[in-house]
Amino acid sequence: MPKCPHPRRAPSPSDVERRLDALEARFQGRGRDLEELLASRGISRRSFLKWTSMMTAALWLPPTFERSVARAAAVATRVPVVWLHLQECTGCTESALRTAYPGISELILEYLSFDYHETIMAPAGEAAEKSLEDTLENHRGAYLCVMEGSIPTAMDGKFLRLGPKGETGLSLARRVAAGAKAVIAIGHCASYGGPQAAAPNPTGAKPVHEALGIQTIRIPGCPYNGVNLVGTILHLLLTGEVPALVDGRPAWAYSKRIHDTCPRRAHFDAGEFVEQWGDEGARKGFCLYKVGCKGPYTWNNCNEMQWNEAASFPIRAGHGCIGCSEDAFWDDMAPLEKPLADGAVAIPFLKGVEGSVDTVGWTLIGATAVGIAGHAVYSAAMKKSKPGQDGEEGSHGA
Ligand code: FSX
Ligand code: SF4
Ligand code: F3S
Repeated sequence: MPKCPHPRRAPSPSDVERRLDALEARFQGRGRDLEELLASRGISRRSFLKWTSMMTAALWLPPTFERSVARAAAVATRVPVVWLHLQECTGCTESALRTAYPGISELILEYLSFDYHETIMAPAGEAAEKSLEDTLENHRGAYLCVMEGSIPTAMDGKFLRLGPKGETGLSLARRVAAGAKAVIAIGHCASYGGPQAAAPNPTGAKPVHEALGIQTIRIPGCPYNGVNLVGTILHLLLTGEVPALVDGRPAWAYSKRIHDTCPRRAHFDAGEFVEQWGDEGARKGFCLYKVGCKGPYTWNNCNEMQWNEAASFPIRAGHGCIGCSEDAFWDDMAPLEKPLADGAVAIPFLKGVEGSVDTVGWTLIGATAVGIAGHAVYSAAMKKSKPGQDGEEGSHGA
């Protein structure tokens, strides 16, 4: 189980306001005006205020910060962002930007001030390269770097070459990260390596923090949820600091298990399961554990934030969680449509139960919950063996 982050004091309101004043002055005239964008999409002031109140609470800030969160959202569309595409499928960019009726989070993401973004920037060729180099020089220490994708490191990174000079992804990522205010790794690939890093990993794919030996803020998911990136950017703008992290992930978004807030949870507790796809249990919305749901081992806020204009998420749509925000899930959570207790992962020992949730399940469904408890212990043991991943705190403070 991830450790609780060290408790942090709420930032001082006057510091936050001073910080926002300075950011507004520095980046005035860049990017798009948020109020105009909201008006152009027919989003009312009232909806925006509801959204700021939701984001303030999501970021664990007291309601007195709602006005500052609204100001930070307006600054977010002006701060320079360099967004690198490394080894990945672009599903992360697609999932955040291809929404038919964007909510406020998606709108902010769509209109971040991208000085460089290989899939959506207007300039091409040399103009694109110039924009990148200008940002690295003129906004050193102030631009945000978002990396999407893992970094192939075998053969000195030659599996990925970018731009007219054929620079390796490894070299480009190193250069861009060096001058960034913060490096945000989005998606499973940048956070943990993604499918490319699954065995046998022929390209030596590594997550950004491992390939570059730096701290990143990891926003995993395959793809990630855009609201988690927007919240992280707001936090950076409000405080100038990396948010409290658990296993490298923002604690405000990744410190609850999918299982703990699952809408099918009552069925788990009652021992009511989908036994196979399309059966009576599936029609009744029973628990998906026996058809492979990995919600008991997965830390993310999908239940609360949802996807596709907040319409649904995998479990509500009828498929189990595949654990897409967990380290090495392509290897460790496979097979994805079978319980781990039936899978290839060896459970080394069964010394305890993670908490009351699984104790209840154990009583009710016997062997199934033994699998859950055993894997929780296995996951905890695996995490302990990885240095620097427990309860780490940010170091990119302003
Ligand atoms: Fe990876 Fe994101 Fe999965 Fe794809 O880019 S997290 S393969 S959805 O798109 O990086
Ligand atoms: Fe929900 Fe999956 Fe837990 Fe069942 S096992 S309650 S479907 S998270
Ligand atoms: Fe991924 Fe599970 Fe959420 S599969 S999208 S972490 S419900």
